[in-house]
Amino acid sequence: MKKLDTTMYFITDSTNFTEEEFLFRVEEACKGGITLIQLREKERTTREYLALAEKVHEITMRYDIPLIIDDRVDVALAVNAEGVHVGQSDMPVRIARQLMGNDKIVGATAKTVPQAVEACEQGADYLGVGAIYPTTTKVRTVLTSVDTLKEIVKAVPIKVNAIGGLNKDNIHVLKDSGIDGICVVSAIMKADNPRTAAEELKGAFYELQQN
Ligand code: TZP
Ligand code: MG
Repeated sequence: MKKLDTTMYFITDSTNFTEEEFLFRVEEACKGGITLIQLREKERTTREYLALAEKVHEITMRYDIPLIIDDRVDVALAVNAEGVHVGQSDMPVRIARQLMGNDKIVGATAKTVPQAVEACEQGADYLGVGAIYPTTTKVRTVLTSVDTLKEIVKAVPIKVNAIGGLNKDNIHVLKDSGIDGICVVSAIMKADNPRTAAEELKGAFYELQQN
């Protein structure tokens, strides 16, 4: 596995887009400098998920951006994606790791310190922690405070990303939290210009880390 960079982690949502428009947005985000991408599909059949994953992987490989598949180890393995992301109701990290092998990326969702420590002990490479802000993206989640986020960062040696309602105008709350990156769906997916949105968000996060 090449070095994992979670700085600007784009999570997709194809809802309300034609496939053509969706793939165009994925490619624009790649051009905008995202460092990691997750294909997140909740409504598709396995066959549809697989077909879309193949198309997305064709794009991301051209930009050398690792593709993570949400929830589905089988889909990740079938398209030879670079990794999988599992939540608290998905396959446990330990099993996802066994199935994916050590060369692939395994990410996990954690909302509390015990969940974070457990995911880390089971072999997760990174954690997504949130939701920091309320989100308009379809997800069953609760809010996680920035204080909890900071405790998680201190509790685990792996990469920690914040997620949930984040955009370039509100990420300042994450200053000095010690996180490695941000995960966004809407801020890129629904932006007028996904490429510029990715560039600006990445720039805003770098600035936050530096100042
Ligand atoms: N997990 C916690 S919040 C969230 C997920 C998948 C959705 C984040 O989407 P957005 O649009 O960036 O708020
Ligand atoms: Mg999940």
